[in-house]
Amino acid sequence: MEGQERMWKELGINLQRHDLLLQALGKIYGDVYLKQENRPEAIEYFDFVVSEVHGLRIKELLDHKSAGGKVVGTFCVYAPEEIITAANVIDVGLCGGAQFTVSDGESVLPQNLCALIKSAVGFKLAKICPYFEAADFLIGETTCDGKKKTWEVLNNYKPVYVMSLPHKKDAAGHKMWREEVHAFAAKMELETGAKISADTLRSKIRIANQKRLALQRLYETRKNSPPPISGKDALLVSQIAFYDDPERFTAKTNKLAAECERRVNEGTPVASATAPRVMISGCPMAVPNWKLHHILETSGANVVVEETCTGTRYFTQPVVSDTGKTKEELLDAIADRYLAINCACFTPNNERVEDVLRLAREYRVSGVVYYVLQFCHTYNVEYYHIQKALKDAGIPVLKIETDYADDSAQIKNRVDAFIEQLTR
Ligand code: BJ8
Repeated sequence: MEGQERMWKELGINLQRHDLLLQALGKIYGDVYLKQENRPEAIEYFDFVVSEVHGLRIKELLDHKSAGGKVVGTFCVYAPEEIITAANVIDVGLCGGAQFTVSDGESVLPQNLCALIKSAVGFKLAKICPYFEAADFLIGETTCDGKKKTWEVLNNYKPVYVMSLPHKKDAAGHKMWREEVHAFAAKMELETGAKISADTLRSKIRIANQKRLALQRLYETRKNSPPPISGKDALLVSQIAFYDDPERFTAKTNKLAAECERRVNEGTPVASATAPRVMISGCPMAVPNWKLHHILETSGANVVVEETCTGTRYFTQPVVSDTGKTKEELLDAIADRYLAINCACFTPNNERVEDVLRLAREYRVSGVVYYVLQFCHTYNVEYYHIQKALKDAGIPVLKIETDYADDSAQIKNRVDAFIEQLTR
């Protein structure tokens, strides 16, 4: 701990507030995670990662920097990790999921902005996130209005490179995004002095694809009824994917998935077979945002899939072609893979509606909880199409619009009524 304190101090962390944060996190984690029964043994690694959230991984980042590498902070699943890592850079996700820093964010941002953005910026302003402090620069992207204007503010505290994302996935949008991805590779080379070769790109594509496959394998086990792992634990694994070492993460996730497969074969479920199977669809849930899963799973439902960026949108599409190509062709393949992600910031976005229906079928859900962070207009408006499609398919849906404040009691009332409807 003494060594860690020195490390945090050198990073300029506000130690007093940081202590309060770690205490609060430890308490929430104990209540939400450690009280669960019958968890797979291999989840131990992910508990350990959380217990070391600002310790060992930060040390790894600093060691990487001492050896001449760089670190970047990202905020979105459109940041192409294959290119970042090919330039000898480690990427860590910096989205904020804690009410703890929302008021700090509000000191420079309007109150009526989504909590995820305010919390993330608040972590920087309060100087309590060693990931933020360890990052050499940040990568933003033009997704929602809130994010793209926030980069201008955040740039005053840490340089932000902004990737331009098209609004439409038509031919012009594809062309623009491919160019943007090529420009991003050039920017990474410029920032690091590294030359990104086709061979390095190929190997980084393989590593990222293996991570996606491991997550896919874990999620596959959740298609069983009853599932072998809780939704909360699966969410945790997805959240950790954003900042853990990718190869170690893949090995640990495969180990967990193998145990879940065994649990399915041996009939060792994590929850009751009669509990309704629920999908969560909508905004991402950054650490430590476990509120909705916790309410659902302590109210008698099994969360079996998340159509979110801390769920299927993170891993569904691999980079298709990873062998025998030039650097330019590999960059194109990477660009195409990322543009296939169906975020609500695109218009039109019928593919997301199709994804939700497909996932509802594949995971045999009896209902969908549509999760919107207050002031997230894209996901909020898109609810219109999603609920209509689900209604036509005969699948009940409950919309929960919330932020990071403690409104669990109100949400629980609505969730209880929804679960009753699903079990009728
Ligand atoms: S690809 S979902 S990670 S943009 S919740 S900040 S959209 S107002 S996080 Fe996202 Fe990338 Fe899309 Fe995924 Fe804005 Fe909405 Fe806030 Fe959001």
